[in-house]
Amino acid sequence: MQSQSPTADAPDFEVPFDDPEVPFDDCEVPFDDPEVPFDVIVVGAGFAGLYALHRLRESGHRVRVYEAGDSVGGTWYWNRYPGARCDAESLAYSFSFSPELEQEWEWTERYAGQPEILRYIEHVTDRFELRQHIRFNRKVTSAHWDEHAREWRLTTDAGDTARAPVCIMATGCLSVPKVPDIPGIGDYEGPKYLTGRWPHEGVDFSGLRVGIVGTGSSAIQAIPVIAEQAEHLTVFQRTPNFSIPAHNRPLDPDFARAYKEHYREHRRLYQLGLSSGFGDTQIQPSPGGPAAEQVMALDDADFERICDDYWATGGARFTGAIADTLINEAANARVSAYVHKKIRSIVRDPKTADALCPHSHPLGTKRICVDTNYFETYNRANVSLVDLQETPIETANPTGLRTTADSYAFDALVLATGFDAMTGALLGMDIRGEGDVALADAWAEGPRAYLGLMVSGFPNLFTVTGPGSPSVLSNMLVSIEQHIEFILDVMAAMAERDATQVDAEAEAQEAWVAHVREVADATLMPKAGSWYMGANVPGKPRVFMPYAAGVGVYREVCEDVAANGFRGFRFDAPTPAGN
Ligand code: NA7
Repeated sequence: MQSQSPTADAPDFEVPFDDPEVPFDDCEVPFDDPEVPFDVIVVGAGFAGLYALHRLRESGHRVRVYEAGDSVGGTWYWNRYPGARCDAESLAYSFSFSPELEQEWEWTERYAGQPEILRYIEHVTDRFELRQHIRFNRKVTSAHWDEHAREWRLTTDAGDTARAPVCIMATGCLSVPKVPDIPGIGDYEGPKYLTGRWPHEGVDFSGLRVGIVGTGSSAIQAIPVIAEQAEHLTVFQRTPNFSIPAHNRPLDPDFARAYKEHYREHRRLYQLGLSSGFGDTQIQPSPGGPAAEQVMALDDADFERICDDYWATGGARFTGAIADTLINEAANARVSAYVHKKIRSIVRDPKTADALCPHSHPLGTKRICVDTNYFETYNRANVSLVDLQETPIETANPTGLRTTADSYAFDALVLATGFDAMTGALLGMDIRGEGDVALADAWAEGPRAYLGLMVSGFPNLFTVTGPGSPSVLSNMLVSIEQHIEFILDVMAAMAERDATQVDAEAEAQEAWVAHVREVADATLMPKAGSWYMGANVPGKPRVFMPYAAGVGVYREVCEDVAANGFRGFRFDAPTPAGN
C-alpha cells in the first residue's frame, strides 16, 4: 500500500535529475521541496488526470499529480451510491491508448457499475505504475501564475506548495456536489447522504424509512436499489426526467471477444463521431438504419417501429432514434409523447404516472437518464412520490421534511441534488493568471475558453473537457484522450519553438465562444433549465457550456488548428533578461 505521508516515500539521496546516466524513474524529486519545479502539475487523478500522467511520463516529463481523494478514480471514487452505473457501454467507456489493456480487461456487464469501473481505474493505475506520482488527500486550493518565472505555483489544503511551468486541470465536470438550499436542512438530525459523497463502507437501508430529494440521473439509479431495502422510500421530485431503460445484462463473452477483435475500428468510429460514443456495442447495424430519419418523413407506424426498436435496445442512444429530435420542436414533442406513453404503460397509478411525465423541457435537453426498473419501482407498495410542483418543500426539521401539504419523518435522508457542473471545481480554487486576474473574475459572465482547453490570460494552464468542448455531451473517455493528446501536441509545439509560454489569443477565444453559442442556439438545448446551462446553481450565469457539434466536428477543428501552426494559440519566447 502506497504511503500517503508527504515525506514517507521521498528518496534517501538526491539524484541530479538531468543526469543522462540515471534512468528517469530513479530521478525522484523531493516532492515537498518548493524550490524544485516539476515540468507539469496535474490536478485530479480521475480518468483525465491519470491519462495525462501516463502520457507525460511516457514523453519524459516530471509530473506531480494532486488528488483530493485518498485514491484514484475521480467521479467513480466519490459516487458510490447504490445503483451507480455508467450510461455509456463498458466496451466503449474505457481507455483506447493501450491495445494490451483493452484486450486483457474483461468487462462483465453491458453497462459497468461503479465498483467495476473503479477496479478498472485502479488496475490502470497500477499497470502503468502511476500511483507513486500522485499525492492523495490534497485538494489544490490555489494556482497562481508567476509572470516573471513563467510558472504556476500551487498550494494544497495540506500545506504543500509546488511549481511547474505547465498546469493541467483535470478536475472533472461533475465533481462538486450541490447541497440543496432547503431551509433548515442543517436541522435534520438523522443520517444524511449526498450521492456525490457516498460513504465508502456503504449504507444499509434495511427496515428504514428513507427520503430522497431529486430525480436526476443519480436518484433514478439509486431509487430502485434503495426501494428494495427500505421499509418505505419517499421520493421528492421537483422536475420529472426522461429516462430510457438500460436493459443492462451480463456481457456475453463471445460477443465481447468478437467486439474486441475490431476494437480499433470501433474506437475510430467513436473518435470521428460516426457512431454514438455511448456505445453501439449491442446493435449492428443500429435500429432505424445507419442514418436516423427526420420525424416528419415518418408515418405513425414507422415512427412507432423506430422508437420501439430503440426503446427495446435501451440506452442514451434513444435521443438519436429520430434525427431531428434535438433541433425540431415538433419532432421532440412527438418523441416526448412516445416516452410519456411508455411511462403511463409502466406506472399503474395514473396520478403518479402523470407526475412522472416530463413536460417542462424537451427530451434530451437535460441529460437523458438510463435506468434499471426506475418507473416500475413506483408500482411498489413501499414507494411513494411527492410532487414538489404541487406541494413544495417548506422546510427541513429534526425528523424530516415538511411540504406545503404534509410532514414526512425519516430514519435517513438521501440528497441526490446534483453538481456545480463544469466550472464548479475550477472556480473552487483561487486561480490567478496574468496581472493577478482571478479566473472567477474572467468568468464572471460565464466561462470563456478557447476550444474548452485554454483561457486567455492564463498561460500554460490547460483544462480537460472544459466549457466549450464536447465534454459532458460525449463519451468522456473519447474526449479526455483527445484533449490530453492535443495538450501534449501544444507542449511539443512549445518545445519546437523554444517557447516558455503559450496562451489562447483573446480574439480566437471570443470567436470560439460565439461559435459554441451559435451551435447551441441552433438546437433545443438552451431551452431547458439544465446544469449544462448552469441553471441548477443559484446565481450562476446562464451559458450553455458544452460544445454541441459533436466529437467528430470538434476533432476536425482541433486537427485543423494544429495543422495551421496552432492557430489561435500564441507562443512566446523567454523575456530578455532585464525586462
Ligand atoms: P442532476 O441531474 O442535476 O439532478 C439533481 C436533482 O435534484 C434534480 O432532480 C433537481 O431538481 C433536484 N434538486 C436539486 N435541488 C433541489 C431542491 N432544493 N429541492 C428539490 N429538488 C432539488 O444531478 P444528478 O447527480 O442526478 O446527475 C448529474 C449527472 O451525473 C448526470 O446527468 C450524469 O451525467 C451523471 P430540478 O431538476 O433542479 O428541479
